[in-house]
Amino acid sequence: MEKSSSLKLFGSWASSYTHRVQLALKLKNIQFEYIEEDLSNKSEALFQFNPIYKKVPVLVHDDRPLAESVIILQYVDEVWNNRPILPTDPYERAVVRFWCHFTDDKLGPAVGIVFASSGHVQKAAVDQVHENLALIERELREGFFKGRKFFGGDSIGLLDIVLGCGSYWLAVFEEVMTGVKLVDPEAFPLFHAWLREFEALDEVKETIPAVDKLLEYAKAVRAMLLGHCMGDTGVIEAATPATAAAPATTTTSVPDITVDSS
Ligand SMILES: N[C@@H](CCC(=O)N[C@@H](CS)C(=O)NCC(=O)O)C(=O)O
Repeated sequence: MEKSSSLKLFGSWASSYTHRVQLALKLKNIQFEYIEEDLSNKSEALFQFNPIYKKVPVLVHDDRPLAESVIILQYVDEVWNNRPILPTDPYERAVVRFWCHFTDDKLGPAVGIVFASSGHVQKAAVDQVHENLALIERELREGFFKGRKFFGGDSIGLLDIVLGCGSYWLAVFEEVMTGVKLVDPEAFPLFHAWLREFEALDEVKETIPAVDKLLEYAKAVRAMLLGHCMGDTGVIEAATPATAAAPATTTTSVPDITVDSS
């Protein structure tokens, strides 16, 4: 393994944002110290290193902290340029960044609402997930990424990491919420095939926790969410304890399940 000066990652075991960084570091063969953060009882270090958002992941490189997973990934790629995850062509870099933004801005929040709601609100959120997946499917079918095995080409790149570390929750959520179908292989054949290829990679298998562990976790969070009162909006209104919410927030990306109380 490549020797790095001092590299610490503050993360949470079920956090797809954390997995993004773990996967990138693994692909680049970079050693780091992993510190599991208890999100129900955040450490002083987390408040110190990410005083604005107080979330994981945080990467601390030689005592200098960085937050926000996509920013961390780009930093890692600039500092350790072996096994690049961003393309070299400026336009392609911009396209990749656009779809990373889309993932966190549109797809993730819609999936979060599916998980944190029921009834008509959930149905509308499922429709939104499908609309967003259709846009990705179209990109793979006839858009910029047409004909590629991965968004990064023959191997995974930034967008694969950002979209992939989150998309495995889709199947977990389907299992937790009977009757909810998020990724129909017939409706989204290219996305479905891409996700299977992504999940089959050794580095991904070594990074993502076992499905049964995620399933157990998601079931517990969902049961707890349903135990809270749903308001007129159909979205669970009470904020969940951060412990139960480790995977995600409805306002951020795919696996983040924390429910906004606002
Ligand atoms: N946009 C952030 C999202 C990070 C995030 O939502 N992390 C969650 C865990 S998956 C967290 O720390 N939640 C704790 C909280 O919201 O208090 C990123 O990409 O890093």
